[in-house]
Amino acid sequence: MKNTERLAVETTGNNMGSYEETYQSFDWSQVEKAFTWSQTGKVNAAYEAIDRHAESGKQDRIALMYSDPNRNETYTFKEMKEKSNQFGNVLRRIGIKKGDRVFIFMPRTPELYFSFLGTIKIGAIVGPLFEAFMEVAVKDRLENSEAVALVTTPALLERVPVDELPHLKHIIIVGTPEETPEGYYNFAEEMQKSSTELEIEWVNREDPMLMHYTSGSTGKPKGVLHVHNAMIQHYQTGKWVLDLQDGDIYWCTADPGWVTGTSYGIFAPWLNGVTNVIRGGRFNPDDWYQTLAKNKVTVWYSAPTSFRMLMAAGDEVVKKYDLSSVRHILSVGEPLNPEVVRWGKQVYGKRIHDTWWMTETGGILIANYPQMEIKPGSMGRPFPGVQAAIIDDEGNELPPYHMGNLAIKTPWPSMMRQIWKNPEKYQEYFRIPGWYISGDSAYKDEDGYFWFEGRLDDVINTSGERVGPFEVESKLVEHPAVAEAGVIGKPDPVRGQIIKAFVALRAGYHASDELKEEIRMFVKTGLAAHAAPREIEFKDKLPKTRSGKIMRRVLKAWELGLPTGDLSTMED
Ligand code: 6R9
Repeated sequence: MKNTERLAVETTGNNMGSYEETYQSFDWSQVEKAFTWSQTGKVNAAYEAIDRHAESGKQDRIALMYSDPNRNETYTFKEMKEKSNQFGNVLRRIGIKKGDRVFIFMPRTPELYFSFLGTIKIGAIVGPLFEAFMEVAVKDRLENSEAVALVTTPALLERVPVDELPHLKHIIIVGTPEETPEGYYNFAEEMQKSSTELEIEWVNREDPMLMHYTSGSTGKPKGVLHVHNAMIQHYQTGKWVLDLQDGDIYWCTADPGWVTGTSYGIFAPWLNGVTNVIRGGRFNPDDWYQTLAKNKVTVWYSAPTSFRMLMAAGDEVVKKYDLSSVRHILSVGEPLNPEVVRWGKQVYGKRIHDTWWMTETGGILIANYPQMEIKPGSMGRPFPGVQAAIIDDEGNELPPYHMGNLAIKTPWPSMMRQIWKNPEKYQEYFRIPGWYISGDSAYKDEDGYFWFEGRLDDVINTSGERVGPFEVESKLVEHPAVAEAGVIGKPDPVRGQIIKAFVALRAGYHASDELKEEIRMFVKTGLAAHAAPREIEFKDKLPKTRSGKIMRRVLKAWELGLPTGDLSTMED
């Protein structure tokens, strides 16, 4: 288990100094001085991210550098301030108040970012949704959050069951006036009518700001609530982990539907006043390298699944592009295979720095830092101000190389403050006093580096997306041919895991490849493309507990040819 491979430090211009010394001396209160609220006691994270720079000499610096196959646009900090102010005024005019939930369901375009910031500026809670979501997924989230307003596009509106959402009063359409149905607002028309000056809603640090839904192993997706105070962590991890420096051009490849696309696709870069590259459209190796080369990206934050796809695309394609601007590369979302780190070093001439955190943690907690040796395969060491440990189920800290619960001493600035309308779920994370239990298992080595082992629940991580097996199973059994379904993550060299479904058919239906494809499409169009099982296997009967729970660990053992373990709870 001991790992001796090391990648030496290669950058010099980092902000942090010696990791050990900083870890010893740092405390979070040192960060507060960076922000306006240290003088006023009141805060607004969108103000700190945008307006603060627009008002202190960086007004003409490019904040947003946007491109997709049809659009190429840039916006300065001053323009971002004005656009988000206008959107804040649109919401105010409609009657949106502090604490209301405003959801955004649209592809990555500048309008998404104006809406996101404008919502926060008036003290409302913003909830970004992946454009890939289908009707059920959209409905579950809008229903649970009781969202009163939604920003979406004409195409995506078809997946919003408006009549079944009594709380949803206002819909703002990003599209032409002709595409905007009677009774709905047109984004551009409303923006036109709105002043670029806005009276910002000054809030308390602990006031809610952002909601991300994430999958658990059972039940519906959980609404993870974050507060304005999270910006402390976004700012400081941006400095020390992303190594953001004045003049940087930063690209985070994540969509704001995923927490990485907000904490590190919006807050960290803008709180640090750097240029943020946003690219719409799908993944494609050439387009991605072109985005790095054309925009002269200096800091690049992506995910293992993307790096693996780039690796699969081959080394030749890399050579077509001048990637010399890239200084720092980072990864999050799944285990970063040592093989990928080695390959990155070889083809990019740079180390890929793994980082570990979760939707619930709101920001990076464990990372590899520019000035630290990297042990390929390790997630790195805790961020200053963060105490991470491996503990057993009673809360005892375990010695090096012992596998256990990856846990974090509470609190830290960007920790979630609520699971929306589900205090019991929230408490489960804190069941051992003083600790946040991540649900990941890991171990620590003698140098304090953390090594990821797996999820302790059944959550599947496919291409960096967390998928709850329960959500997929629920959709599967809606299909008329499906009697029962059990869903697991099956190891996959490119996607980390793929979704595999075991399905028992209803009487009268017969197994066939056509039926498999039909069931797959049913999930794809009914739930989300990334949630559709890549593999389906028909079974006469599924292993279940006496209380009727599908035993996914048995399915997994079957799949991997491993012993099935204790079957005492299995039904006869
Ligand atoms: C930011 C984000 C969280 C889960 C987490 C863990 C896995 C994230 C990882 C990693 C191994 C890493 N995960 N980073 N596993 N190495 N560097 O990913 O949030 O979507 O909520 O997922 O992802 O299992 O518990 P989220």
